[in-house]
Formats: sequence, C-alpha cells, structure tokens
Amino acid sequence: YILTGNNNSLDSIVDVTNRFFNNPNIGILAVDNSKESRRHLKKLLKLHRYTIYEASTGGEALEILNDNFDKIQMVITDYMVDDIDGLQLTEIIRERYPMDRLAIIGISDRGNHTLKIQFIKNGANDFLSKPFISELLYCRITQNLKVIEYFKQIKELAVIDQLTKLNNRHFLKETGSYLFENARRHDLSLVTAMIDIDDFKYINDTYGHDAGDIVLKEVSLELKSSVRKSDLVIRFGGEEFLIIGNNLDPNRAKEFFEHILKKISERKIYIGKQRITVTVSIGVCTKMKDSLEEIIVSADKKLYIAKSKGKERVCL
Ligand code: GH3
Ligand code: MG
Ligand code: MG
Ligand code: MG
Repeated sequence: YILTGNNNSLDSIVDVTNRFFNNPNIGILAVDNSKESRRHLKKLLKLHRYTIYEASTGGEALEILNDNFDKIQMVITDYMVDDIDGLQLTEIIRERYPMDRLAIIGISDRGNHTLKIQFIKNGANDFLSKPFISELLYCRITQNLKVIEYFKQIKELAVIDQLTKLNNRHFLKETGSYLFENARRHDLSLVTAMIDIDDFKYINDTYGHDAGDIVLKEVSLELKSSVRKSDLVIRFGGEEFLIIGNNLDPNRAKEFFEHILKKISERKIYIGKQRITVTVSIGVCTKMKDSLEEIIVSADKKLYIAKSKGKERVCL
C-alpha cells in the first residue's frame, strides 16, 4: 500500500532538529482495519520514535483516545475501519476533541476527491492518498503537530497578563467556574479577595507610568508567593487583583490577608534609587453564594468599604 521507496534524495526536506521528529512524547493513534497497513504505518512512525497506539475499529480507537488523551496528539485513520468508516470516526472524534488539541489525518486508497473533501468537512486536518511516499507522511505529521503547538501557545498567551505574568480574566472564566463547582460539590468554602492598590494614580502621576508598571509587577510577585499553587491569583483590572483560595480556612482569612497587606507595605520597591511604599486595600468574601460572580461582587463591596474607611485595611 504505502510506498516507502528510496527517499534518500528527499532527506533534505526534513529538518531533523525539529522537535516534532524523533520525539517519543508525541503519541499517534493509527486506525486501520488492515493489519498489514497498520504494521506498515507503525514501521514508518517508529522510525521517528513516535509513541504508537493502534486500533482496527472505531470503538477501540475511541476507547484508546479516552484513556490516553493526554498522551495522544494525532490520529491517522484509514477510510477502512472495521465497525464504522473513517469518516464517521473522524466526525465522532471531532465532536469530543477540539482541533487545537488533536490532529486527524485521513487516509484512503480511493483516489476520489469526494472522500478527501468529506474527511476535511468531518473535521480532519489533512488527508493523504495511498500510495504515498514516507517523506510526505512525515511532512504532513510535523506540519499538523506544529499547528497544534501554535494553538496551544496562543491559548496560553491569551490567558496570561503580559505585564505581571499573572493569569487574566479570560483564565478566570474557565478555571473559576471549575473551582466554584468543585467547592460546591464537596461543600468546601472558597475564600475570595479583591485587592486594590491604594492611590495608584498618585504613583503613576508622581513617578511615571513605567514606575507604576514596576509596582504592579512587585505586588503581583508578592501575591503569587503568598498563596498556594492551587489558589488563583488573577490580574482582574488595572491595579486590581483577585485571589480565590480553595485551601484557606475562612476563620483565618482576615489574619491571612492582613499578613499579605503587611508584606506588601514592607516590600522594598525601588524606582531607580528611591524606595517607595505601596499599600493595598482588601475586600474578602468567605461565604459561598449562588455563583462566582456573586462572590466577586461581594468581595468588591467589602473592598469599597475598606477604601471608604481610610484604605490600607482588610474588610470581610
Ligand atoms: P484608590 O486608592 O481609590 O484605589 O485610587 P487609585 O488611584 O488607586 O485608583 P484609580 O482608579 O483612580 O486609578 C487607577 C489607575 O491605574 C488609573 C490607571 O491609569 C492606572 N493603570 C491601570 N492599568 C495600568 C497599567 O497597566 N500600568 C500603569 N502604570 N498604570 C495603570
Ligand atoms: Mg479606584
Ligand atoms: Mg486603586
Ligand atoms: Mg481600582
């Protein structure tokens, strides 16, 4: 089926330093009803040290994906699969796994265009007609793995605030609801704090915008180092931060945030040679509500009270 031929003349096409080659961390699921075809594909994939999973039926393929999704980046499926055909399988996989996390390459020896089009329409990223030379297979594989990697990088960039490197509100949308549902299901309490830098406009106006940026970074570092890994620290707005703690004892929340407040005011923040003192006000909500939004609104109200009482304090 697949022509490997003598590809020596094509070797130069492949960039062997490319990390999408010779990488056992990349898992590829090969689906084909023919044992012979699978064996051949496996042989080619093994040459590049990919970790290979194989299935002869759609059911098997879905089960393997389900159990190993974190390890599989790509499915290469023939049109000929035992229970359902490759097109149906592609459609089902695509319903479950998005294109930015799993690539699908369809293969068939029926050279008609309708099949190629249908594979792509059903969610495949790419298509190969048999027979193909191994070099083309490798190029298609690395190309599609690269696209997934770019997707991943873009997604990561989109949820990180580039100034402070803290997660931003987009991240909160996804992770926040998970934290909230988890807390509700297990009857846990979330401790949520809204933190706002005091008189930040004054810092900007007096020392300049770059100095303001330094302060934002310093406060972010202090906040991040004050909580556990499983707690969320979000840059919520310009000089506002949100902490959602799922490991904090509500009875000790005041003490905990007063400690953070003290550490920020004691932090040695320098603008050039001049040390400046930065203070924050913190509003805390320790009660569960019907939604995370309501919890945040409540913390924000407490923050407002902390500000109106003279700033640099924690209000619950
Ligand atoms: P309060 O004590 O009541 O919180 O007063 P404040 O001055 O801290 O608050 P205000 O809302 O009046 O001003 C916040 C300022 O933060 C205004 C805005 O220009 C500035 N800011 C927002 N984002 C950034 C940023 O990324 N960098 C810098 N340097 N400044 C920012
Ligand atoms: Mg303000
Ligand atoms: Mg402020
Ligand atoms: Mg503010």
